Amino acid sequence: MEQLLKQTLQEKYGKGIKEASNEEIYTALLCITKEKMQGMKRNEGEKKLYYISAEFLIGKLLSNNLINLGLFDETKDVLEKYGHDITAIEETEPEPSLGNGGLGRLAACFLDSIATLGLPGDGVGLNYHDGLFRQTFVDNKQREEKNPWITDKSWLTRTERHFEVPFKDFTLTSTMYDIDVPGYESGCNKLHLFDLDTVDESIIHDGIQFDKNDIKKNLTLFLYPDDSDENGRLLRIYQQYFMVSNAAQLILAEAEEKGYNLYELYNHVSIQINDTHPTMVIPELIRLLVARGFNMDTAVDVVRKTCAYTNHTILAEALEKWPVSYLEKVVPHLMPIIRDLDARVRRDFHDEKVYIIDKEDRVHMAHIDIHFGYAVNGVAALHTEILKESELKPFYDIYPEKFNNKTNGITFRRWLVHCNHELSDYLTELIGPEFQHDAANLEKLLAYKDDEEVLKKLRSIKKNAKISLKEYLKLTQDIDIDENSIFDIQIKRLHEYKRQQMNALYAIYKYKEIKKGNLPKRPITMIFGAKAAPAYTIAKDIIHLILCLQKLVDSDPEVSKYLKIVMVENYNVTKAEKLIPACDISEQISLASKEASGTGNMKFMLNGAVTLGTEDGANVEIHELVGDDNIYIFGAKSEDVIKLYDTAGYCSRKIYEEDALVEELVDFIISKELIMIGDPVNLGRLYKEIVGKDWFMTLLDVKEYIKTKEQMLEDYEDETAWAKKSLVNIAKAGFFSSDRTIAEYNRDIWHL
Ligand code: 26Q
Repeated sequence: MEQLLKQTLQEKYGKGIKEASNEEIYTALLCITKEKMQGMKRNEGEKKLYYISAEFLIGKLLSNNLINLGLFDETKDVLEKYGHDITAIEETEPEPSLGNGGLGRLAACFLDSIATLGLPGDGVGLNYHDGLFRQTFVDNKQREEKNPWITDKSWLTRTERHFEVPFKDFTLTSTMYDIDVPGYESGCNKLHLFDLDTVDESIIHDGIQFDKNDIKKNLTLFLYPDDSDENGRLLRIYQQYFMVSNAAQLILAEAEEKGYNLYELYNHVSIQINDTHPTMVIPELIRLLVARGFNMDTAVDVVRKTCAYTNHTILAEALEKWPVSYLEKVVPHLMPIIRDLDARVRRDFHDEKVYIIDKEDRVHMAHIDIHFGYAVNGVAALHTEILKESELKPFYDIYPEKFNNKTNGITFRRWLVHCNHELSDYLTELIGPEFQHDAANLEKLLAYKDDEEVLKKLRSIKKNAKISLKEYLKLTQDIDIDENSIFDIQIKRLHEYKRQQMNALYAIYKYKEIKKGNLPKRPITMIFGAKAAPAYTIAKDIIHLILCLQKLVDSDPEVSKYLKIVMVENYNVTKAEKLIPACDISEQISLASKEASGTGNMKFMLNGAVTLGTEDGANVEIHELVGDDNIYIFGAKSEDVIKLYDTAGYCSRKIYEEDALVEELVDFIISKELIMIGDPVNLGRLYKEIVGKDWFMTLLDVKEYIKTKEQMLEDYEDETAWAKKSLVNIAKAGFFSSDRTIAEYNRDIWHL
C-alpha cells in the first residue's frame, strides 16, 4: 500500500504522502481501491440473485471496502507513519444517503453479506442525484436542504449499458452506473444504479422544491423522501417503473448473453422484491417474455417461479395501492397485464380481500407479489406471525407454503469492525479472529462473564467511545456532553409509532423531578437523532418539542448539571457509526406490533448497549437470546395492542384525565416555559394530538416506561453488574449477523 499510495499521489498531484491533503489522499485511495476491486474475481454460478430495491443506504464506502479487501490495517498504519489520521480522511468522503432508513440500510447490509458468502447476486436500483434531504435546525424546527453526493471522485462507474424504457407519451434511454461490492475476503458483486442523462440538478430551488412535471429532468433527481407525502405520487410511479423496466431488461439481457433458456429462467435467476416498491417488475417481465413469444400462461408461470417478496411493514398507510387511473397515465401498457392477473385471481378465489384491483379501482401491489411470486417473508419472527395471523391471513390461508420468516441482520464489518475498532480488536485478542467469519463465535465471550479484568476493559472501551462522541459533537454542533454521564440514545426515523414523543415525556418527567430536588445519582445525556418526512406534520412537531426541551434544559443551570438533551442534526449512517459505540441505553420503544423488526436495536446490542424496549419486532428475539437479566422490557404486548385496535378500545383522553402524573407531563407541552421558547402552533397541535388521539398509544405505556428507565439508571450504578449485561449483549449478538440472514435466504428462497 505504501508504494501504491506514494506512486498515485505523485502521478496525480506531484506530492508525497506527508505533504498531501486529506482530500488528495482520499482521492488516491479511492482510485487504488477501485482498481483493486476491478481486478477481483466476480462471484459466479449457475444461478444469480437480483436484489431490486428503491433504496440502498450504502453510506460511505472507503473504509468498508478497505476492510473487505483486507487492506484497512495496513493503510491506517501507512497513513499514521506519515502523520495522517484515517478518520480525518474519511470525513472528506461524501455520504450517499440513498435510502430513508431501515429498509434501505438492510439492502446495503445484504449486499455486503451476499458478496461475502461468495454468492452471485447484484443489487438493482436508481442513481438518485440527491440523497435523502440534509436536515438543519432553524428556530427549533427541521429544515430540508438538498443533499447531492455525486462528484467525479465517487464510487460510480458509468457503463455502456443502456435500455429503452417506454412510458405513455415518450420513451427514455437509461444509463447504467455500477458500484463494486467486494465481499470480505471473498469475490465481488455489483450494485447497478440506473439513471437518465437528461436529469437537471439546476431545477431545484428553495431547499428541496422542484418542478414535478418535467420527468426527463427530474426522474432520478431525488430519493422519494417519505412515506406520507401526498404529492409527487405520479413521479414515484415513474421512478418505480423506470427502475423495474431496467432491471427486467438487464436480467433478460444477461440471461440471453449466457445462453440460458428463458423458459427455465427460474433455474438461473432469483429476483428479490424489496417491499412493494419494485412490484411492477412482475408485469414488466411478463410483458417482455410475451414480446419474446411466450404465451401468457407460460410467462406468468416462469415469472412466478422467479420472484420472491419481502414485506417490511404492517402499517396500512405504507402498503402501496396505486389508483388504476395513475397507472393508466404513466404505464398504460402494463394495465392489460395487471387486469389479466386480477382476472386469474378472481377466477381461482372468491374472496375480495385477495383481489388485485379493488372496488375503488386501486391496484394492491403486495397482492401481485403474493399471488405471482413463490415466497413471501417477514423480517422478524413476531412480524411474520402477525402477517400470517392477521395482516395477510387470507393469503396465508391460500398459500401457507410461501410464507417464511427471515429475521433481519446487520453486517458486522461496518457495525463492529469499522465503527468500533477498539472493541473489535479487543474481541479478537480475547476470543480469536473466528467471529469475523462466523459471528456465532462471539459466544466465546461468555466465558469471561465474571472476569473482572475483562469487564473493566469493556467499560474503558465504552468510555473511550463516549469521549470520541463528545469530541465529535463539540466539533460538529458545538455541544458539550459529559462522558461520565449515562448515554441514553434514540436514533431512527421520526415516526409516531416509534414514539420519540414518549421519550420526550420522560425528559419532561426528569426535568420536573430535578426541579423538585430529586436529583439523579449520575447526570443523564439523552440523545436523539431523526429526520421527519417533509410533509409529516406531527413528526415535525415532535422534533420541535425535543429541540425546545433541549433549549429549556440548557438555559437552566439548576437542571443542566444533571440532564442534557441533544438532538443530533442530520442523522445519517455516518453519525450512526459514531453514536452507536458510545451508547449505554438503546431506546427501542415502538408500540408493540408496529416495528416490523428494527435493525438499530441489533447494532446497539453488538456494541454493548443494553436495550430498553417493548416486545416488538426483533426486540422479542433479543430478549429471548439475552434473557430477562440483560434487557429491560416494558409495555403492552402485541396481542393486547391488536385487540385494542380491533375493538377501538383505546382512549388516550381517559388516561390523561384519570392519571395526575400523565396529565402533568402532557400539559407541560403547552406550559409557559415551553411556549416562551417554541411555537404555540406546533406545540398546541402536538398536545391536542396526544390528548385527543394518540394513535400509537403513548399514554398507555408511558408510566411503565418511566419506571423501567428509572430502574435502569439505578442498576447502572453497579458498574460490574452493568458491564456484565453489556458483555452478554455483545456475546449474544452473533445471531444478528446479516451473514446468517443471507445464508437463510439462500437456503430457503434463492437456492443459488
Ligand atoms: C411507500 C409508498 C409511497 C412512498 C414511499 C413509501 C415507503 C418508503 C419507504 C414505504 C416504506 C419505506 C420504508 C420502510 C422501512 O424502512 N421499513 C423498515 O424496514 C426495516 C428493515 O426490514 C425494519 O427493520 C423496520 O422495522 C421497518 O420499519
